[in-house]
Amino acid sequence: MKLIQWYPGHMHKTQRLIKENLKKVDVIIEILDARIPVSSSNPIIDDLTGDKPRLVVLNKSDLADAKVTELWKKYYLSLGENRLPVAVSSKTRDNLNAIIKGCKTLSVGAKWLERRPIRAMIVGIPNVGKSTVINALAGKKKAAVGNKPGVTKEMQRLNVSDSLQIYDTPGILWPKFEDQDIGFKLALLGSIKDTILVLDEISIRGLEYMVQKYPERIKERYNIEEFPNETIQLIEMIGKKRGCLVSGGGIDYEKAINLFLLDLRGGKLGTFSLELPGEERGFFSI
Ligand SMILES: Nc1nc2c(ncn2[C@@H]2O[C@H](COP(=O)(O)OP(=O)(O)O)[C@@H](O)[C@H]2O)c(=O)[nH]1
Ligand SMILES: [Mg+2]
Repeated sequence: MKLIQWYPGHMHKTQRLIKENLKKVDVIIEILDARIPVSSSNPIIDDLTGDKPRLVVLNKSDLADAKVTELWKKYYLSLGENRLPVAVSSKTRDNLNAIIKGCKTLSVGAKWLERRPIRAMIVGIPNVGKSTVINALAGKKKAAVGNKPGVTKEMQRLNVSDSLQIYDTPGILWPKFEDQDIGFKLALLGSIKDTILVLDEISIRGLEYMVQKYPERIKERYNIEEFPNETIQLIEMIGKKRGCLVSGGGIDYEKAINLFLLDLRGGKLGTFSLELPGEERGFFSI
């Protein structure tokens, strides 16, 4: 497969800004996509945050395989007491309270806790749902504090509850672009732009993965009784069933695989996860 090239942009500047802002908070709220917790994280966060308490939010859990999400929660718990995982859906507002509770749990014993609310900052790579989480937590509340006179661009802190304040601007990390397996998974889920030439290949691999891990979903959706030996034959079957034809009557393979991709992204194949703890690498053979 061809390499995907990402331009890291103002990486160093961003890194410095996040580091400075993180100094001002008690808890870091790291947002991950529950379907790909490792691929949607950037390990740089470990350097940026040191041993600061971190709430690991497995967001979009409404789209993920609930059993796999449980495995991820256990995995993150096993990493130590400075990290606490919670599974939420900021879109359906499912389990949002766990974020407030989790920040409290991570702050137990801190000497400032009786005097002031917990201060937290949300970080994560693009498209994991940082803004959705902030909006869901903040509701209609206005940014109230932290705007010092004379400092126009100061980030605002929002009162989420009596005990929790979050910054209204998230820290945006970048995907771990040096690992193309990660890039492919992000592309498959539509989390990075579709300008990649290899999207068809990525989709085919996605289809193979779904056949391997969730065979019944594929069978049901496309009315398939027995899987053929080759993926290309499966795409042909999908194309036939769905009327993806080129003029002359042949199968439009591109249309068929694209239909699968749209179904996958659109939740038509149900909930799924693309990574399991310990099995998060080697999704695509490179
Ligand atoms: N299904 C689902 N979609 C979500 C969830 N959180 C965010 N999204 C969607 O993911 C996309 C990116 O969300 P956004 O908040 O803009 O991500 P950001 O780039 O990290 O700020 C949007 O289309 C959201 O509607 C969630 O918990 N479940
Ligand atoms: Mg955003």
